[in-house]
Amino acid sequence: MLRILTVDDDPQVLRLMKRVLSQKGHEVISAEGGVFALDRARDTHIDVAVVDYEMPDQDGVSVLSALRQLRPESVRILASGALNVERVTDAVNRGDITRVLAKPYSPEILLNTISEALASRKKQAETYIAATQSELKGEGEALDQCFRDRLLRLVAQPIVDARTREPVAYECLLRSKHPVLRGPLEVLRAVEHHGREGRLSAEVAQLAAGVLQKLPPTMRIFVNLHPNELADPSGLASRLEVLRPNAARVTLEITERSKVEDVEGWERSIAVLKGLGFALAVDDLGGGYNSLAVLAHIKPQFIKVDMSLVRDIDSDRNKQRLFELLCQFSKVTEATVVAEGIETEGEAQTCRRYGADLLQGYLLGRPAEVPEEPAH
Ligand code: G
Ligand code: MN
Repeated sequence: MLRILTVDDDPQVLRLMKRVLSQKGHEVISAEGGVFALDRARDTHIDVAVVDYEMPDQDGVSVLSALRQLRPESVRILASGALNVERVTDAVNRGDITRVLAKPYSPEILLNTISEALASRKKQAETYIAATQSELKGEGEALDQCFRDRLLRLVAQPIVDARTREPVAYECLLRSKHPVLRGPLEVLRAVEHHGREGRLSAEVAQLAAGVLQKLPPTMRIFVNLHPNELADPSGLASRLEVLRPNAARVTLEITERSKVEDVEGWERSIAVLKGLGFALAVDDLGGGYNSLAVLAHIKPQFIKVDMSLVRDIDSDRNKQRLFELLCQFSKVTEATVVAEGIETEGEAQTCRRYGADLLQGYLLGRPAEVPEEPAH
């Protein structure tokens, strides 16, 4: 049983279609014009629409175009005697019209056109699903390969004291040697598609433990956590086990990205991480990912101000004010401020002047392979 919307300015045509289609067990919604038809489609699912081309209030092409916006899944048939070929071709190419039905038509032709249109729509959908599934499968295999063949690694970028410019820590950043999942963004996207956040963080923790060993014992590291990880406090603790002996040297960066929905789960995770002795940083603050509310939830030891706020801060009075405000907040809560993405001397000096404790960015050091030997 299909729900079929028929639209024609001729009541006789509507009656005829209703009879033919109801006989086949379909539910028919008859509309004498486009306005009424679209009104119905707004709150009812439509499987198939058969719309007359020439109607006084609104022609069939615009009705079908609007219908596609409202009900993209519907099969849309344009019935017509004479067509404006160019206009109809455009609409067909846009996907507004699935099939054209020449008028006058017999009941058989009407029924055939509907079933053919449905069949071709179904085939299209199957092809699409098959293509995305095989793509997904390929992506999943590529990700497995990253883990199996240990194709992921960490590079480290220095975080320096704003006054002395001496490194006090390194942020570990993900890199990939996989030929397809070539960068951290590709890896992260695959991880999210396949729900492998846990596997990734176990790998990152392992790699980060290796980075720690190569650095002098006074040097801290910053490690990015995947936001989805915070939903599962106990799993999180066991994956970070390998870093636990050195927890006092490790700051975990949390970027909230979009939403804190499960505030309770979050707070449990935060408590678990703090309980294990890790320091926490709110990452990308001011970058549009974090709401200021995360500061209240996390009470981080470090606040990393996003590079969008740092960029050209030396010539932007508003950025200076906002930066200063964040630094004042940090002082009150005894958090340390890291200014991220510093590229120029002007940005470095301005951030320092307005209260940054630590600086990070290309000016002070690019992300690089950690050298095997401790620096001293
Ligand atoms: O979100 P998070 O702060 O973890 O992102 C760090 C990213 O920023 C890394 O990919 C790193 O390569 C990049 N990055 C680090 N320093 C700079 C910088 O000075 N300028 C720019 N444009 N990118 C930077
Ligand atoms: Mn980060």
